[in-house]
Amino acid sequence: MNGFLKQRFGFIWLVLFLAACQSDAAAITEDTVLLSNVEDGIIAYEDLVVGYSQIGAESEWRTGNTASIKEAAENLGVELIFSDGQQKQENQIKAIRTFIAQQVDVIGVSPVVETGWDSVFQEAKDAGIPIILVDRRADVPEDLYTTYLGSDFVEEGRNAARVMVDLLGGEGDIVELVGTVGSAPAIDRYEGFREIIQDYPGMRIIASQSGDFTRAKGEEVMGDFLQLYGDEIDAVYAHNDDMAIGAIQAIEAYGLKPGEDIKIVSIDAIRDAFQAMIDGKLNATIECNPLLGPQFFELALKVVNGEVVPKWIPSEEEIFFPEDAEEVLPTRKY
Ligand code: GZL
Repeated sequence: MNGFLKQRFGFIWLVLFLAACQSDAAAITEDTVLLSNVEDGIIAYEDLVVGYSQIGAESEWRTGNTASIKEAAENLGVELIFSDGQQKQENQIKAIRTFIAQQVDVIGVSPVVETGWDSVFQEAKDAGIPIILVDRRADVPEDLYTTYLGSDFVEEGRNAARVMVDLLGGEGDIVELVGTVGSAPAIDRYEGFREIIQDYPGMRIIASQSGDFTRAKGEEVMGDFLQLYGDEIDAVYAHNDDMAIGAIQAIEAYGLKPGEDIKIVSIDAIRDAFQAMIDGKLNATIECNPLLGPQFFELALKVVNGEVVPKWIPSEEEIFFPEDAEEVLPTRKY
């Protein structure tokens, strides 16, 4: 029996017991005190059954995010039903429908793309199961999800541009490796970057293409850019470190020095990005925190116990540079 049913069963037992105690055994009337909030009516972590629909395993960031969610469930004693969507929306929708059939207490989702979620989220709402968006937002009416726990991707794009302006002195030709097409981070990092560089006419984005957040695709697309533009390219803006690391490989194969001949700014702040900065091949990484597991389950518990939570809980994030890399790398958890 999942936590939701335990709570309701416990509540029904309690009210029936109180009713039976009454000398006249009166029927339950609207005057019956509904004591659903007694201490043992509150769901604990050990009672919680949570379905989690994860995007896939496309990047080191995602690996760290999944580890954080699974470790937190283990540590808290939460029953976690975890599904890897392999970066396909249809797999995530199937998983959510399965969670509904299993009557879990809460559904966590990291939507691979922003659109196409309305009907399955409505099904969860009709089943009385709250949805918590984790990491990425979905473009749905606000009544179809309870809260969003994740980064401000537009600000991450702005920060990447601010660093790039400094690196290039306000002048330069940039190629952009975009994240998964249609995903919230790709849309917002694209927008945030342009919001800042539009004030610097000398800074031009001469090419922009999706590398789908993966190293392999990042290397492939960067290779194409180098065939087209060669040493005209002054810098790379990569929407995540995995694509930046792929680009580093392509730049070296082309015979140029990444981090020197071509500057590189990316996002996530994974361990390999710190190593690339130590090696002088990456010029900055903007943190995007994947370690959301503990916060997610804390939110889930609050939501199931009827507490009001903010509609968006943004993550705290920093910007890291090569001079910090040596000292910070040992402290990084993903
Ligand atoms: C951002 C997250 C992105 C990372 C990528 O919150 O959704 O997806 O930046 C990951 O590394 O693949």
